[in-house]
Amino acid sequence: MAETNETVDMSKPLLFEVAWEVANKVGGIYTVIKSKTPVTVGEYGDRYCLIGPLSWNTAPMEVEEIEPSSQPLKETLESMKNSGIHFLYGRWLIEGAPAVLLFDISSAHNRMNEWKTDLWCISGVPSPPDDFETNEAIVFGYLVAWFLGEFSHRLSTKANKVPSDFQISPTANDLKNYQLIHPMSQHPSIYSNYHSSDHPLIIAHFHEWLAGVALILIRKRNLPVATIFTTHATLLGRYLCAGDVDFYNNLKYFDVDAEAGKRQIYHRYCVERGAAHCADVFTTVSHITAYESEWLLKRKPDGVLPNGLNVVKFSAIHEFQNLHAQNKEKINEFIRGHFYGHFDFDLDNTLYFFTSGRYEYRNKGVDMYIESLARLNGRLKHYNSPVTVVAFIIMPAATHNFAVDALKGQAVMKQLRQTVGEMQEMIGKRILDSAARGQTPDMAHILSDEEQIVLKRRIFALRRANLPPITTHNMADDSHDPILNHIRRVQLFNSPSDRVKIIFHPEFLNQNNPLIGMDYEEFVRGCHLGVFPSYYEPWGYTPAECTVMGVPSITTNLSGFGCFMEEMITHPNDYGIYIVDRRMRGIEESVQQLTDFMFDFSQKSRRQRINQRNRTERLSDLLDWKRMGIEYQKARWVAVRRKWPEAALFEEIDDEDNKEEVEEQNDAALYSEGEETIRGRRTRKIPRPPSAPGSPRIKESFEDEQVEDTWEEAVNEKDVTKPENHDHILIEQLKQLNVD
Ligand code: U2F
Ligand code: UDP
Ligand code: G6P
Repeated sequence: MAETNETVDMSKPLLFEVAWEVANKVGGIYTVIKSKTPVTVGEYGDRYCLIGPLSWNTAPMEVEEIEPSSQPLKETLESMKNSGIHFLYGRWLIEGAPAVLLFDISSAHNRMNEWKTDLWCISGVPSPPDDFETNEAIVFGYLVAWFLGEFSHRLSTKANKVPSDFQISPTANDLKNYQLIHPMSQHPSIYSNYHSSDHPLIIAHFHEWLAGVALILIRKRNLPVATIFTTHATLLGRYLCAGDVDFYNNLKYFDVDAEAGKRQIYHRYCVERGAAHCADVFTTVSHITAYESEWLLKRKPDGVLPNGLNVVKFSAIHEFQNLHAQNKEKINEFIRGHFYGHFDFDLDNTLYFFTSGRYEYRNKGVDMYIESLARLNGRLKHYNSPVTVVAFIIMPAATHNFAVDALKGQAVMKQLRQTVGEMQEMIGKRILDSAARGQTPDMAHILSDEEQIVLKRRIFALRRANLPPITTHNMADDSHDPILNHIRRVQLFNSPSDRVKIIFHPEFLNQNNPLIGMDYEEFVRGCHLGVFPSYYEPWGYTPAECTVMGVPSITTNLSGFGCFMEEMITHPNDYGIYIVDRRMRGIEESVQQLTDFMFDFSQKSRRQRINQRNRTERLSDLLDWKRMGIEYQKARWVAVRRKWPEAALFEEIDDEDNKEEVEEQNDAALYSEGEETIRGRRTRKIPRPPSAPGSPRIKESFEDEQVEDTWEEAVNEKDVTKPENHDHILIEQLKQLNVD
């Protein structure tokens, strides 16, 4: 915030973005904010600041403290500090290095009850005493509204007398009046003169209900701030879908208050609905969530702001392919250890599938994933397929640390690797020695007797009576865990005859992990296919992240990302974006479709997979914030115009005689352009890739494919063998389906 009130250019807005996950990773909103920063800083520079709660666990690692550079900001923060509020103002150490203001909520806990009462009085939003999260959200909301109120006032050129108290912390006496009198009328000096042409243009963009309380206050206090609220899911949606409800067919008929009450989230629901209604512009991250919000929050969103990513292009085009190979080798290492004693499959013919995210068994479609894996197992066995699929589930659950058996596997493999490494060195020396004497080495005695005994001992250590474990950790509640129970039900126990093996890693990945020592991004790159058959997924970053890394993925037409891709591409399958229909088909049919997708994928040759990864990666630009960020810009225009309809921000009007008419036309054009286009309608879709499809086809297509790209063959010379021919399996399958 470099502007001072002397230098403020009124046509240039200041932007605040408020969220619970600023410099504080919890879930997907952190990814939204962090990855969007470079484009927002590009547009707003020092006039951009993020606001969030201060978490002492993460902030010191993520934020470097700095002095506020503008006078109004300095004075505002000083005044809050004098009232006992602690905060951290600094630079978030990420690309773009935006300014961040993190409030220490605990420093205002002494005002919590007053503020909760105030919220009830001004808006009727209740807050039970024991909901910690809501209490925190309320205090945070009051701090943000306090800050924005005081800051905007100090910034205003007309303001010359700064009132001493902006914090709306009423005394018991004051409270009596709160129900009758608009709270702001207590500070007439503050709120006079706004909406004159010289007000500063402040835009505040709020994400999700946890940041929503401030929106209610800003509207109630009529602060000179244009507001946007983006919801990344609805509370009720998440809860209803997690239960056994036919959500999408009943959306219009839910008694929302009663449903929220039954789930004991009525107060949270009130904050969310209040925020949606109080914002100048209300948006969601996808059309499917927009539809849901219209029915559950009772306000039709003004637009959709899809989530983007900061797409890093590698200077060498094939870098992402090399990264795949390198990271796959790291996964291979883990697999050798995990399956010790039963390591009887060929890693060159093994595919790594995975699903990941928050542990929401039904919402994230883990139920469907496991069911389809069981069927895939049956089908691969039936066709005697040489392919093995290792299917990972990476979802954090309550655990008591790593399982001994899983750790042992890595330990015995480490020992074996070390022993073999030492022997390799000795053998090398012996060969060199013999060759130097002009003799060919005696291969029968290339290992000494002692070495042979050590090696045998290592091999014996690899024996085990039990099967390789399903889960890498000791689960806190093993017998009730829905994922484990489903795996038990379908009997996917990692037995040697199974062609589909399962590994449930109930913790997010990181490089210090003693089992899979890779961070999440490396792991995704090393896998072949991401599987995300979500039932409830407002956007779904996980498949989007796969796409920009050139990893094909399966998603559904109930996820924001899936719908977006379906809208953008004529044949998503050809680009490695498989979309399961969970909207128009019954569960059985969807499970079958998912099985088909996975089976088809498992039949691809290496060359087809490489080709498909190239196509997938080519879609990255679609998801780049440079493109997606435009929707955010449009939302901000509309918010400013709604807040200050009189402000001639976009066009000078010279024609004095027809001023009114021109103004009306301008407004109409802006609203229709702004609002229509933020709904995201596009006319041209990305067509089919020009060359032959990367999916397995019966014979003739394989031949086409071979003529396709000699270039690819040159680059990946070691892959230039004729594609493994699994035609007989497909032909068999097609026959069964009565397709010629
Ligand atoms: C909503 O939030 P979610 O928290 O459900 O977000 P996801 O889109 O599923 O993203 C999960 C994030 O966790 C990361 C992964 C994603 O950024 O990279 N992660 C990780 O760091 N380590 C791991 O081992 C596994 C995953 C909503 F439900 C979504 O639909 C929206 O996409 C999201 C943002 O709008 O908000
Ligand atoms: N390519 C690549 N790696 C390879 C082979 C090809 O990145 O190993 C590039 C190549 O430059 C081309 C694209 O990937 O731009 C493949 O295009 P092709 O026409 O073969 O396939 P499609 O357009 O059907 O994906
Ligand atoms: C990348 C590498 C190749 C490697 C291939 C393995 O394309 O550049 O050298 O052979 O990955 O692909 P796969 O799908 O079999 O893991």
